[in-house]
Amino acid sequence: MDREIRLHYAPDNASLIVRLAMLELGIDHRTVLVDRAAKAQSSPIYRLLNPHGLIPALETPDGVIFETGAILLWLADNAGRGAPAIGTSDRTQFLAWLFFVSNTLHTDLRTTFYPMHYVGGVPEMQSALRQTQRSRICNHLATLEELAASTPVWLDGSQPSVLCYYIACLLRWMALYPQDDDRSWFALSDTPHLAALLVALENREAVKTAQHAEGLGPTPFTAPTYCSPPEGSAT
Ligand SMILES: N[C@@H](CCC(=O)N[C@@H](CS)C(=O)NCC(=O)O)C(=O)O
Repeated sequence: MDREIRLHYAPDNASLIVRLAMLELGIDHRTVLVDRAAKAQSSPIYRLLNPHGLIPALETPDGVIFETGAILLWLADNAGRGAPAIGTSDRTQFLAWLFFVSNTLHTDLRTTFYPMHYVGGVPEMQSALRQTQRSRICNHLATLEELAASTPVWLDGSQPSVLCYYIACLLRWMALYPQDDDRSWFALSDTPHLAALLVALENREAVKTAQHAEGLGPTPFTAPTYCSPPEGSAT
């Protein structure tokens, strides 16, 4: 493998979190579109990168890495910023919350996007699952809001950690997906400290660059609209 870092992405997919983190950290990279309309993420060739057939996958000089949380940690550790240093109490807390966001919040949200993978094709069962998951997500948001109110340095939007971008994208998707579904369960105003984080992020150059690249619109986190990517297909 050469030294180039390549992000396999689709617009407004989990790869957006990785793109934002790389832009924030100033990590040089190329992007390679995965054509979801053609189900390219399930192809044998893509599964050589991510055997689970999920986006993102990141080619690095150390080999291919997948799972958003793992990629974020790899990026921050390699850049030497974007996460608290090893051996600090901030690092301990940061890791706990990064893993919570990755394996609980993201997973619960993902279930609302793909209920068919969990309960099959019966619409009533899908809608019941979504309701259960949304009430879990509301509890998670309350916990995250409490955390944000305690102002840990790694949730400061003026010096964003990679976790800030993870949370921001999840909040974006709560407001947008799945399309044409009940939206009444989610209001950013319920979590004012998280909302303030999103406002700060929207002033970052990294966000402006990603907005342009993926057609995210002017306020991708605080008042998101569906993406209109200049290339490729959305979810
Ligand atoms: N646990 C994975 C989840 C990634 C994920 O859900 N990717 C979605 C796009 S946002 C995907 O690839 N969906 C395509 C599919 O399920 O076929 C991660 O954190 O990277």
